[in-house]
Amino acid sequence: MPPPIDAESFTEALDRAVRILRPAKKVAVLTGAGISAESGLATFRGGGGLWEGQRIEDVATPRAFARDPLLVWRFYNLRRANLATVNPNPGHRALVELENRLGADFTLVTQNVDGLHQAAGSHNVLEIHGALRRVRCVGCQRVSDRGVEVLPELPHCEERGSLLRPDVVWFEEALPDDIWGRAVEAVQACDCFLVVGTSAVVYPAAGLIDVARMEGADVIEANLEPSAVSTRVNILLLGPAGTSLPELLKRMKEEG
Ligand code: BV8
Repeated sequence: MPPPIDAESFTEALDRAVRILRPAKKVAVLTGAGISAESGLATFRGGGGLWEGQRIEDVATPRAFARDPLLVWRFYNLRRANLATVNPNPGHRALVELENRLGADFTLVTQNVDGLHQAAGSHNVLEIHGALRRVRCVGCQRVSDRGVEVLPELPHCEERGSLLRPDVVWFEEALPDDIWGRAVEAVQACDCFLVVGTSAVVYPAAGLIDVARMEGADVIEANLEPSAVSTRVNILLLGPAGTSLPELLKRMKEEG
């Protein structure tokens, strides 16, 4: 049973995390909106969050899109426009460094749809909730990468004339089987699971923490504040990921 989350100092938690992460042979990471907060992208919950201005039911479900595609596209086009103005931050870059240290035995599972992990240089990224840069034709299901191009208010497929939708996973939609399957496999196989910047309230993503624990992996969490899974992790690094992750990598290099 992991020790209860007490107010151990950040430094002590960091030292314990280094002792676990450095010898780890297989590492899996789960990130949420919090790792992109220091790049200037709004998170979902908490002050100023995306859900503050909108209800999930109105902009992030298939029924919302069927009911009012224009409202949904306004919500997503605004987020796409923000993507053009942001860059990866030191937290993203620390995960690139961790992947470089571990090579093939590193898998980055992200709930984020902002593409900032790839922009930072991460390679083995599993986007379990899709990607803002991609759109999908509701008619022929063809997916295309539109980057941060400004799309029409209500974009249509050139070939079929059908409506396009954001290629993201909405609530009440299944996650892409193959990507989700690879994410579960990576977490089952890891000996250290790093959970960064997620409130851990969205499933099935949040369930990965219990998958890791069931397989006996050590779970390290990095978050500004305790999340819904903090009592189930071995170590909680309280602080901004843009500080804690680079510090973690710096110490890993120092001692070994
Ligand atoms: C599914 C893509 C089944 C779109 C997202 C009723 C009916 C059906 C399903 C359900 C139901 N009730 C519950 C469910 C399950 C539902 C769910 O979990 N709902 C929640 C709200 C309770 N899940 C689903 O519907 C999933 N699908 O279950 O399908 C099925 C199966 C077969 C066939 C058909 C159906 C689909 C879930 C995916 C939804 N799509 N995103 C988009 O982005 O617009 S989820 C959305 O939330 C984002 O992906 C986001 O990443 C994710 C989780 O949020 P977080 O990333 O954690 O962000 P949040 O703001 O919450 O937290 C930020 C954290 O960062 C905080 O902890 C904060 O402290 C921290 N932080 C802030 N700054 C920093 C920081 N940490 C470190 N450093 C900082 N600087």
